[in-house]
Amino acid sequence: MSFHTTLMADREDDDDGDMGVKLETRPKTKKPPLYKVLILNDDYTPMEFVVHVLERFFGLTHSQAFDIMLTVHKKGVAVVGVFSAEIAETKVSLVMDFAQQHQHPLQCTMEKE
Ligand code: TYC
Repeated sequence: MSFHTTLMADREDDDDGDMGVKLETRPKTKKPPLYKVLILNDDYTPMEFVVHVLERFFGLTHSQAFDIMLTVHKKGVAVVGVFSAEIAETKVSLVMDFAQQHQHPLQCTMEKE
């Protein structure tokens, strides 16, 4: 684990004029960035295919998958999950490959939260 180090000469509350270094005991806990995975609407991909994708790659129940598919169909886009960069990239890639294998134009993307 790393720790935050503060140059005391850079601090406004440092009035002793020296160039001391404060050894901070507060741990620098870096949260990994999270990414939303989004599914986009199109005019050609069958609704049942989208439902299947959401069940297969995002672990959703049939009912959850159907609701999200309908949201995308009506609104154009929906978030299907939030993941670390590596997991989000893998899911996007698996969905895009699966759609291409079945010759559907379904689009899946990710964006930083
Ligand atoms: N709009 C498509 C249709 O009418 C269904 C669809 C829903 C496609 C969601 C993509 O992400 C999508 N067949």
